[in-house]
Amino acid sequence: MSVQVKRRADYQPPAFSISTVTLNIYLHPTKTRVVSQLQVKREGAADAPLVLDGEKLSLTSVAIDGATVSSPEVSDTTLTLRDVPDQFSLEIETEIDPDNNKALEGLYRSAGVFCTQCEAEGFRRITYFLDRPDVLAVYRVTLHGDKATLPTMLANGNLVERGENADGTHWVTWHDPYPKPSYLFAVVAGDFDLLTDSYTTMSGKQVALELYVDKGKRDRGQFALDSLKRAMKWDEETFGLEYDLDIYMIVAVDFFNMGAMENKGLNIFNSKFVLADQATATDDDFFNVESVIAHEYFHNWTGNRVTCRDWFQLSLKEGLTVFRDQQFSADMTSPLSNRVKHVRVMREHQFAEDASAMSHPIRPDEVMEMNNFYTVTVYDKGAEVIRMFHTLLGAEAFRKGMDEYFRRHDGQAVTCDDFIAAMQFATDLDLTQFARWYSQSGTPELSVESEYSKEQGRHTFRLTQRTKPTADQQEKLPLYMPVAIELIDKQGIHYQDNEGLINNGLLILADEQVEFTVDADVAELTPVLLGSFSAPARVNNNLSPTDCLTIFKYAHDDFNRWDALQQLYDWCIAQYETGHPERISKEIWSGLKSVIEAEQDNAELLGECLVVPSFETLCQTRADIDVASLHAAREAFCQAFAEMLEPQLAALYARCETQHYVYEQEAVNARRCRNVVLAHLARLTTHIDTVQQHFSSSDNMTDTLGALRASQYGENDVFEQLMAEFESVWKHDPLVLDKWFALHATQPREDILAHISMLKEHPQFSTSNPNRVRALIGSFAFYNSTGFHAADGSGYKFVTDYLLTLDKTNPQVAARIVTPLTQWHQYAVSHQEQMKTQLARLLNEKGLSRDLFEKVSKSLAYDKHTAN
Ligand code: B3K
Ligand code: ZN
Repeated sequence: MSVQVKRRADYQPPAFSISTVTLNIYLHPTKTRVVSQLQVKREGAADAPLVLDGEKLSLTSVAIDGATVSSPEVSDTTLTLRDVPDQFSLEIETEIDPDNNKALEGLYRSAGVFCTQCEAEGFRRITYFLDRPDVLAVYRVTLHGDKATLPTMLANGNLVERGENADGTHWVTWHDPYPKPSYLFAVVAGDFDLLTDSYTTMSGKQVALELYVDKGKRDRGQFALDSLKRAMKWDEETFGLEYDLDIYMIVAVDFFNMGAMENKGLNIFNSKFVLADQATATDDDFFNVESVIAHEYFHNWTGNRVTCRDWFQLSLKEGLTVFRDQQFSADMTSPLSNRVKHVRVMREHQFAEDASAMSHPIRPDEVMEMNNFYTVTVYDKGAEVIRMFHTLLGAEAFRKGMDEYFRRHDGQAVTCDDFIAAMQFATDLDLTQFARWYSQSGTPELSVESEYSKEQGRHTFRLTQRTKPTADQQEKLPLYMPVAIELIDKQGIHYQDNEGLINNGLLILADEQVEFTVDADVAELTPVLLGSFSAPARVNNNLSPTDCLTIFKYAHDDFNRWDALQQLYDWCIAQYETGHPERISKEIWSGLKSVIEAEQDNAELLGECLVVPSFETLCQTRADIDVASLHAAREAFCQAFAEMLEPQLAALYARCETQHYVYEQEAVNARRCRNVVLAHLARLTTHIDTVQQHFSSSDNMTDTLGALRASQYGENDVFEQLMAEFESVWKHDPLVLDKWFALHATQPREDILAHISMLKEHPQFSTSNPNRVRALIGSFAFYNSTGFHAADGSGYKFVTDYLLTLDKTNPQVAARIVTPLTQWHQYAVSHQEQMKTQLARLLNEKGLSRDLFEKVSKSLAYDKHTAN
């Protein structure tokens, strides 16, 4: 198979511009007619042909200034028009088949609802167009459809006209005055329940807010609508940004490839990120709804008003918008939990991506399939890079840079360099080296060495950075990064460096190495590195268990305190791996007891600190992983943890009891802590009742799910019994049942494959719904370490068999789920061979999608040991 690679360096401005788009869409489940009228103008060479993008379209006719083009030049992916005038009107009619669109890109039907997904390159599946983000046009859209089944028909912008026909159809015209790229185009048609509200912006403009949900789900939409208002207010207060159109619409649909989409004035959401109430949603779900609603709303400025010149610049809008939604969530909820949550994503997934064949800088240089680049690197590491601007410049200068960015670029399609230039305008710091974060891939590693001279009473510290070569790049240069540092002794006294390199707790590391000295009478000083995770780096500081406990006790930065315990747990698990659990001394256990006792009223902190690093996180501090032994070591440590700390855990469990459910931060913290503690206690037979009681007394989904999760660690009978009860209550609600599918899929059991095969036949399971697929198959591949990595390779084969089928209908989702297979490099050779065998099966498949081809072929081609 040969797939064309697109390169960032090859960017050429479009040869034509399109000023207006007038669309008439005649909605029909299998034969939707799309009539498009474009005003086209030549911008480039006089002899350049007009090459429009189009895929899976059936072309009916083309006319230039009213004259039919008799034999248009059409390929699988293009429509080429030669010798066109410098300025003309182009009319194209195409036909598409929404019902057979299972890839969920372009126009498709989701449970009876017509909807679109155009980012990145879906508009070309609706009509022929210059489907690239730097072609901005004003759209006027008329939808025609059956009045009885499609009473609501929506598109971007403002409603201008509507009417009815004698044949039972009706039509609605929408006009969006803001020029936009085609990826922000959207239409929706269906029959919904509607929630309405309004918002008065800071300049006094009234904005109508409309939220469309499936019939009967009205009560589950209120939280999303309230979240929207909070996001609108926050963006005005924090960035001075107000909404521009008169109406803001959100539609929830059941079939959606990702979380949501920021189409101008008409967001389309996966219903998972809209619907939430006490009975059906966990605290985490509420959190996610609020943050995704905010994320899409914030895109209106960072993405829509200022958009990307080309798709290599994706982090321009995504990294920035993720940073904005993270700041918002931190303000609305708990700053610590937020930071920890994002760092977990970085360590579990982004570090793994950097170490894999798919490694790429936050601004990639080469792409086969754009949909493969909506990655944790572009999004989450991208957000960490924006956070470093914020840290380096300070809040005030960062705001000044943002203001300048909008002042310069409102209404334009720009690059990451334009963003950096706007930030440069706001600061005296030279950002030249910092910009390397955009072009260099890989995770920098920080290490620190120290020497103590007793005579001088002086410690010398050397902080070093190194980025290992990655699959895409051999040469690495030093990065410019802010490193938050505290220096403490065993008594918790904090020290300053002599050179004054550490300012307000921050050291700027620009070279490969920096040295500083500290005067202290004590022989042992502990450097506490990377407070608040000030840069997206790994830290190798070889802390001893005592250092970890000292940091927990005395460091000022809560993130460091959490991280110190994570390192301690990691160290303990390593003792089990090497067969020396006795090295976990009495002092360590009593240190852990004191952690719980000293912080018993700080549910927010303990709710994070009592979580043992996930299997996936542990993989990031190890190589050549033998899955069964790492898993066993982690389990053994968790068991010992529960046994040794039982009295403290049980007391804490009782202390965190909450009254009736409310989604407020203090209650969320308490519930989180209590559920984390329950998961430990569940390992003890003496606490079977605690789990059952937790389940039966729960008045909300957070605690119900907490009990189910905890029961995974206890007796299998209890787990089965609670799961059966859960299913009988929720069997008619697939969104809720996804939690149940995911729990089954992550259950460590011998017959897991037979079990999943059975669940695939469940009446609520459907391969055409991405949420179901992610819940069952995705959870298995990503999080069932023992099942997926079974020594005989059966887990790999099972997932591969499934992907071979899924790829035929939904390549985007298939390419997501293949990720764990492509990360074979981190496992022991026996695993590697089995994983590669399955990857090879995929690669040999005729008609494999571009999405899977890119990831699979890169993964097989990358031999890390020769690469390094
Ligand atoms: N911009 C969309 C993601 C589109 C993904 C296309 N495969 C959602 C978001 O990041 O807000
Ligand atoms: Zn986004």
